Amino acid sequence: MTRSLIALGSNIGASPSLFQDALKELETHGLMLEQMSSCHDTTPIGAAADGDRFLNAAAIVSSTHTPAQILEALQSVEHSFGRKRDVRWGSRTLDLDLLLHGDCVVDEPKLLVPHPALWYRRFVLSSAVEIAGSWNHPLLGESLQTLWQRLQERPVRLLVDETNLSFNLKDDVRQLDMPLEDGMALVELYSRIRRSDVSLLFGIVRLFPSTNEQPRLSHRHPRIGMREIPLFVDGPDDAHQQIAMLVGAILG
Ligand code: A4P
Ligand code: MG
Repeated sequence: MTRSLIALGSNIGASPSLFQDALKELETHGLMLEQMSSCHDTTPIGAAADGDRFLNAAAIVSSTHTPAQILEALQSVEHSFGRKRDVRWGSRTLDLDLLLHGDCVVDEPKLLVPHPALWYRRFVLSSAVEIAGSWNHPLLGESLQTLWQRLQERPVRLLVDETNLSFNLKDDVRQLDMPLEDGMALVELYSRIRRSDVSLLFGIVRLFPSTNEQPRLSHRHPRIGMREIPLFVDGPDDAHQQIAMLVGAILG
């Protein structure tokens, strides 16, 4: 049996009993519930930002399944709870993500484990840390508790690496040097930071030109031990918007 950490999210008809029912249905797919976190009311982030507030939670399940079989079970339960994938992107009845599976690393087009956004999204980590604080992130080599602690530090120092882009971002990114909303985020350009300062950073945002196949959000693993956040951007405005969205997900 291997333990898996699952994220639950909903902003349509969300309630703790919806999550409990979903976990019950997962048991019929061979995913046995070990522990569930409390339910957190969270501010909508990203494309869902104009919609209703979210309820988020996390659960530990155990099974003999492969990660691919677990994803299949999660998607089947999402569907049976009436998720309509193409209506109002970002709003959903039930979203189930596989965050961790033992100390397993999967890097396939349709499945990334650990979930790449696990460590920098407040709406994910706040629930996950409640039940899995000592679980080690196999790529970052840090426990969820340590990653959660880092999420509390202010200002949030992000370093933006634009060296893979053909267009120049400097002026746009510099605007983000200014205090964002509550003055808690600090975004700096790669060239301004010395290597020795890297340990003080929350993470490194690596910007890449977007391609047709590449999902919008960073569905790509960080390199081992590096707190990297890849973003695939169309141009300076899009880069600016995605970085602001990322800061929103960190601050919560
Ligand atoms: N996929 C790859 N790896 C995994 C994995 N470890 N677990 C693939 C689950 N799925 C994985 O997923 C798209 C594809 O990711 C799947 O087909 C699977 O093959 P999706 O659930 O359909 O996601 P999506 O909505 O199309 O995009 P994305 O980027 O996953 O959505 P987000 O960014 O996760 O947005 N705000 C709050 N407060 N709380 C939330 O829960 N959720 C979102 C969802 C936005 N804002 C939110 C919340
Ligand atoms: Mg999902």
